[in-house]
Amino acid sequence: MKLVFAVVQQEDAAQTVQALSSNGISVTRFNSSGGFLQQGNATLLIGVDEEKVEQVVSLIRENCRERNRYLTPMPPMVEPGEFFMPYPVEVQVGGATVFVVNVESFEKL
Ligand code: 2BA
Repeated sequence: MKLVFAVVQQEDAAQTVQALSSNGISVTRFNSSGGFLQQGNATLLIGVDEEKVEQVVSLIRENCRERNRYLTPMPPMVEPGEFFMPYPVEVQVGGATVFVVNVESFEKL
C-alpha cells in the first residue's frame, strides 16, 4: 500500500476530492498553508493499493492547474527621506506537489 500526499491549491481542492471520491478512492483533506507564500492551500491524504497510484496521480493532474500568484516583499528599513516601492513578485504555483510513500501497516479499528 502507498500513501499519497498532494499539496494542491484551494481552488482545485474540492473538484479533486470529488474526482477521487467518485472513482471510489478515499481521501482526507487538510487545510494547510505554504511556507513560501504563507497563503492557504490544501493537502490531500490518499491511501491506496500500489496499482492505483497512477490513477490517483492522473486524477490530481487533470483537476489541478498552474496559476500565478503575487508576493509583496516586506519593505526594508528605510532612512528618513528614502523611498521604497514594494513591487509584487510573480510566482508560479502548482498544479500540485505530490509525494508517494510506502505504508508499513494499515488498519481500520
Ligand atoms: P509555498 O511554499 O507557498 O510555495 C508556493 C510557490 O512558491 C511554489 O509553488 C514555488 O513556485 C515558489 N517557491 C517556493 N519556495 C520558493 C523559494 N525558496 N524560492 C523561490 N520560489 C519558491 P509549488 O512548487 O507549486 O509549491 C506549492 C506548495 O506546495 C508550496 O507552497 C508548499 O505548500 C508545497 N510544497 C512544495 N514543495 C514542497 C516540499 N518539497 N515539501 C513540502 N511542501 C512542498
